[in-house]
Amino acid sequence: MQPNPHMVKDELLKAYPKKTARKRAEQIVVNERREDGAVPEIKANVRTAPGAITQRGCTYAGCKGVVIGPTRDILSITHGPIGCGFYSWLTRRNQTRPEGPEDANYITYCLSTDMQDEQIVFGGEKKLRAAIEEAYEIFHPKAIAIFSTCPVGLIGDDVHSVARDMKEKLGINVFGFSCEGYKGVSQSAGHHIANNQLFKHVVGTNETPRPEKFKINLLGEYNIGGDAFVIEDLLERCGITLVSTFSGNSTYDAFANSHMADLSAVMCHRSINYVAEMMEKKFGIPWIKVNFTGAEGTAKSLRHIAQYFNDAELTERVERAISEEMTAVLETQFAVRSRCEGKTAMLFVGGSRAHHYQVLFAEMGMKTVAAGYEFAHRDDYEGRRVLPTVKVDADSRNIEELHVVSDEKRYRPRKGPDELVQLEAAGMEIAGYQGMMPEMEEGALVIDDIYHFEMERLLEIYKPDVFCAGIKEKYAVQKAGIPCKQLHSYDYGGPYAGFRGAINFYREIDRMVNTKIWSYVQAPWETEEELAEVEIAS
Ligand code: CFM
Repeated sequence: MQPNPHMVKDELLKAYPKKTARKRAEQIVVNERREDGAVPEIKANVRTAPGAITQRGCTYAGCKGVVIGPTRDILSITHGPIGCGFYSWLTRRNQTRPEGPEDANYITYCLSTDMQDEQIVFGGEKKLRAAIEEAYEIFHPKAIAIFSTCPVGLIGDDVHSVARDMKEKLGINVFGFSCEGYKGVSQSAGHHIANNQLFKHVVGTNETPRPEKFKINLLGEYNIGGDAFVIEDLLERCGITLVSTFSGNSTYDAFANSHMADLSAVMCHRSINYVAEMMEKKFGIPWIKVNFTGAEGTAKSLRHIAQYFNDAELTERVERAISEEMTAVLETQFAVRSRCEGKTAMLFVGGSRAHHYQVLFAEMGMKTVAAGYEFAHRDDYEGRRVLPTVKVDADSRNIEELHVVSDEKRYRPRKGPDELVQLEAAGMEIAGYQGMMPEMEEGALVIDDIYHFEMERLLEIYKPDVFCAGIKEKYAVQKAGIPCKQLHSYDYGGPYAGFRGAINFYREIDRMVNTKIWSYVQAPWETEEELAEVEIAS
């Protein structure tokens, strides 16, 4: 029998001082729909209580690591103490595949200004200039990006004026990011800052026309464990042209040329919805939410893209690709279901996977009993319809909102208002996202920015068959005798996107939840000999 989620919530809150418990209560909700079908309100995108162990990262991580990091030919320089550069060096499994041996790939490098006390006291701009010149001499890149770490904001180095000077001097694109780690409550702020600067400095700077018929941008796909390779292959087989991906397996030129696409398909809503909206406003490119996680989601996403372009041949190719892939998918699903049906999962990851991966578990017959995001906002939980009611607090106001207007020459609405209405009437949402909670089971527990203590209590109370999180949680979970699947890095596995990825995932989870090894895990103090020793000693 499943525990009563209201009692679990009380149990978690009981450990906190009154004020913390009151605030925390708004971030821990039981997913019970109201009569009108609406999901409950959840508090999100607020500061973590001091002293709590959070899963979150910093704003610099969200900007440098997440959004810009996967782009192979932008040379990234961290302006700050060496630790920030070092700890963001190759820590995310975003893969890339240069087209030829001559093509640039800087992903394996770690460039930093290695700020010292002297720069903290007297300023670091001089050192930054020298670093950019040195990097240029060595690599001759197309573009250089400068990332600010906490001390940069504190001492007031102006990375943007340095970038402007160097752009002029070197004749390449140089741009900076005010993504100091403390700038927001989590890495989410870094995504927003990265989106803004990419849009300001890169998007729309390459006017090479694209003659292809069905051109899309894939937004919010980062090629973790090779996911993008699977999706790229699938799109190509369907005859869909990928103008750019933000930013898995991406290049500078693809970003610059991305305004040539006719549709933006958004995977991770949290990290990139700003670019999707700005593309629409400035260039007239509509966006739809897609999900290439899970076989059903993949099929639905491909069908929506075909529906958008409304072309018989494209539709036929999409249907052919789906049916070619589905046989193997269904076979594997059938095989794993006999062993996995009814088992339970918990997912606590970033800002979109806690939602997307529930679909994969459902395809295996498994139930998600609790889930939450590290840093997503209310719209990722409850759907974008809540956006007008989301309160903008001081922390969010800290992040620049670009004022984007339609481009006088280049704005070209890809679809007329009537066509958009027709698409919506046919069941396709334009510029919409329903969020995680409407898709979750009634009575499931939803926890925003889960604290480590809460995670440990959930493991004890629910004893889920698998817990999905990241490296910081992995070994604590496994010591509790429960398998942990990393959904950030996929451990060493993947790809998990598309049909082929779904099969990989089914097999991996089947293996993890059905191995006997976890029932043998026992902490030393739980063994009888140890207990006996303690008794003797006392
Ligand atoms: Fe988007 Fe991501 Fe995620 Fe994210 Fe991330 Fe990631 Fe993630 Mo780790 S962009 S929100 S900041 S889907 S790195 S590829 S796995 S926390 S759920």
